[in-house]
Amino acid sequence: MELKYKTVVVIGMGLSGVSAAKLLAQKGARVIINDYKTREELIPYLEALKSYPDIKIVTGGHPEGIVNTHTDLVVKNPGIPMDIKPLIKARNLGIKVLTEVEIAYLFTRAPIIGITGTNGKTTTTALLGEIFKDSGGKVYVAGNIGVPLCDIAEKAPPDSWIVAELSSFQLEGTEKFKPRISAILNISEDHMDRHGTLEGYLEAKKNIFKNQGEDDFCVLNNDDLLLSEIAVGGQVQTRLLLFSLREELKNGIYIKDGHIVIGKDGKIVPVCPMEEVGIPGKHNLENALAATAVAYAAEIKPQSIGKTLKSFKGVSHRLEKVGDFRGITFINDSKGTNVEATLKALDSFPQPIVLIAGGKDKGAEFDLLAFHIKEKVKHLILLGETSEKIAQAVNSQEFKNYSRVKTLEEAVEKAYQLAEEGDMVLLSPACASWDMFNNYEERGEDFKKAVKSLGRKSG
Ligand code: UMA
Repeated sequence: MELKYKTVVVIGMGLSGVSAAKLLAQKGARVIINDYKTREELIPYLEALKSYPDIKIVTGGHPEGIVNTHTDLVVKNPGIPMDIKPLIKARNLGIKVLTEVEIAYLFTRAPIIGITGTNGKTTTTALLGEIFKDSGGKVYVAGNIGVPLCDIAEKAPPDSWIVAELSSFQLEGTEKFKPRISAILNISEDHMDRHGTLEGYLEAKKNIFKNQGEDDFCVLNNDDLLLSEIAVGGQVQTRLLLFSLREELKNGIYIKDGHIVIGKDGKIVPVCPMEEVGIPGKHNLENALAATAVAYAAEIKPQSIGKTLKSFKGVSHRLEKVGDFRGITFINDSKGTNVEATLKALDSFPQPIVLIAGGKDKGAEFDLLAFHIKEKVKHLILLGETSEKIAQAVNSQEFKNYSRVKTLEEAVEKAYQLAEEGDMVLLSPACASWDMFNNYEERGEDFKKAVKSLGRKSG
């Protein structure tokens, strides 16, 4: 892609926008970056652009003329919806609108592994990073996991792999993006405020395989109804590799006699006893199967895959044990940003749970969550934008053991008062963090701090 002297407008000055702007400037483009936040709100991002004085920065809104007839290309951050004014104007003027992921794809020489799905993406991506590293390969882990793809696009040599966690936000609007190996882990309702319907959300996710050719691989979860329909529906034009917790597959990854195995034309290769997988819970066993499928497609030896499945202990903010005192265990699942993730968290532990939930309203329904809360939760502590909505859902299940608080610190203190020896205090919000925090990591870190301070107080 020739960018010398081209005028490129980057909409959004988040991690991705800043990273794309730098890459585009290095390629000789005249870059303008624009965000509706004020300069004060964008201080860390302004800092990150200090060594790029030629990048023009426009903040505090999207001015009418930010995209105009002199604009050659518009690039957007994942968090920016497709229907904001400057993007509509660009399309009306016939100017291409590309995503940050697409820009990275156009400039990298390394093959990409794209991991998407509603839940388990971060764990599977991090696990794959370890599997590749442990097998002696060169690997870069990036994407929704926190490192913009543009940061590593040019750094990654052709003999390395990029393992990219990809959200529906990042996949929406991709044009040529084509991973060597794609994987969709599962599909359930999420980000309805952005995509409108489950169909719209699934369409964005399907972009992960739409450009793949016959030499590539697409890994799908055969136990997921929507994905198994895709598998048999002829929509995937590349080599399919399925995984299943429930059934044996002629060609695919599944469980046999308590072992994760690779089935190939009736032959079976053992990978790891399921009991020895280092990450806990049934949903993590699914993640382990998915990672095995991807690593197998990348020709990593089964023995080496098995070794890492045993040693990998999971990622921060995902069912992470952060404290244990007075016989009460504290678990940080701040990455539980949708209902399905919280259901999986509730399912992972046998002991009585004091649950802290609530956050940004993404248009989700909480009836199913309320039903499970009634079954499994001893006391519910609600905070954030969705407090009222979740309270209504639990009320209609006649579950009255809930309290509402204003801050996460208050939530942790309240949970500690209510919990007894043998109980678990679980932060698994079922919602995004953006109503009160910059991101789920910040929410998780605040939870850890509050737990630590309680620990100190209680001696
Ligand atoms: N903005 C505007 N105009 C608008 C809307 C937003 O100017 O109309 C601005 C915002 O002020 C902000 C920027 O656009 O400054 C948007 O940035 P962003 O939200 O895309 O955030 P980044 O910092 O670029 O982070 C993104 C991902 N964030 C989102 O998709 C929301 C990060 O995923 C990712 O780690 C990062 O790129 C690096 O690849 C986080 C996330 O929450 C973890 N993802 C969602 C999820 O997992 O559910 C999808």
